[in-house]
Amino acid sequence: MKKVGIVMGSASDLPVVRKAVDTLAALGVPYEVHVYSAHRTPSQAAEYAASARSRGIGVLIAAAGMAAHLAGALAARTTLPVIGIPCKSNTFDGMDALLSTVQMPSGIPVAAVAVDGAVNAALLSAQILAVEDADLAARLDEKRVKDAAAVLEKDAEIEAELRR
Ligand code: RP5
Repeated sequence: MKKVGIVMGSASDLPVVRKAVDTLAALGVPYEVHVYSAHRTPSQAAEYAASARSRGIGVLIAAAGMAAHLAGALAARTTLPVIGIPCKSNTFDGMDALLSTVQMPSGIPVAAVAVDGAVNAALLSAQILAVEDADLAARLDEKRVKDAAAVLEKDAEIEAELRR
């Protein structure tokens, strides 16, 4: 199976990224994780994206906060799908990173998830790989069924507790 390449702009993004890692691990999707900044280590970030396809990576996830150029900078160097996670920082509540990630000019697409939306970034990357992987698609279907059952269990609990 192809791998997911996860890049974060700073080690301080790891608490968000860990949710993506856990989600991929639970689905049995292989991944690798790196810290490369679009600003502080631009050459390493560019080289990683440029060589990703030849190293068996099928999708890239880029997590960054503030002036979050990482997803766009990776996307500029590859035609692999790139999913950006805008990370919340102390200023602007993540709106800065959201706009920096999502407002890509035509020609270099980035798929942006919600602010700190690492679980959905992982699920979307798995769904992309599942286009060519029926076993992974089945695992994603199973997860949907399990997640729905958990919601209905909560429904029953809350309905019973608050019934008059
Ligand atoms: C971004 O700046 C990183 O992705 C991080 O979210 C933010 C702050 O980085 P640190 O100052 O914590 O390294 O590049």
